Amino acid sequence: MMLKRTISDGSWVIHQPAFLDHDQQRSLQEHLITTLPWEQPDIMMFGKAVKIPRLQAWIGDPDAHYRWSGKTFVPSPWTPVLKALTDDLNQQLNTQFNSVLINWYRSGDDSMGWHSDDEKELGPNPTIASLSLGEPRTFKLRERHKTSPQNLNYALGNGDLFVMGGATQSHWRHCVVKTRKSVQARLNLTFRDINPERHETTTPRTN
Ligand SMILES: O=C(O)CCC(=O)C(=O)O
Ligand SMILES: [Mn+2]
Repeated sequence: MMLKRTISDGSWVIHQPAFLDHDQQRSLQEHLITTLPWEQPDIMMFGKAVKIPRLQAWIGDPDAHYRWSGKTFVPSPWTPVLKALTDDLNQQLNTQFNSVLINWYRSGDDSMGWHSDDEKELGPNPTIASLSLGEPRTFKLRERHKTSPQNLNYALGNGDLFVMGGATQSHWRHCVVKTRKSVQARLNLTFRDINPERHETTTPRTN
């Protein structure tokens, strides 16, 4: 039984340490590192293209397109291992994840800045599940639109499952901070239910 913790009105998280055991964790990490099509795409920062500070792969159903920076991104196909893991999570969490974004933080210099997972393709109150492998890193959550926002820190360790749900993506932001400690690699998988039609129905038509 997984325990939901309400972090503010309508927003909840689950932290389930050691959701994967040691052997599952090791074989999944090995599988991801050796088989995924890793990329380091550019993002625009103050009008300049800079590489994201980590590696990334995006896997899912062929129709799980999403639009970002005026481009449409098509996921790479499932590996049987990732498909089985996603099906298992969908059963346990009663979700319909159809894609997974995998981030590889190669060292303490790699990070992810403050953001919410609030793309239109995810719908209004998405459940996002995250699975961490390798070196523990600090995952921070901070309330938005508040004069004295709450801050929460989670040390997401090897094999930990973390789930965000309800209004968490509209009321909170999250990030993975850099660390000066010498740390080994960390991988994180975020499971998502992406539907491009949500984008169409919420974007005003001009023609
Ligand atoms: O690495 C993490 O724990 C978080 C990843 C994340 O926030 C994302 O992929 O949107
Ligand atoms: Mn995120």
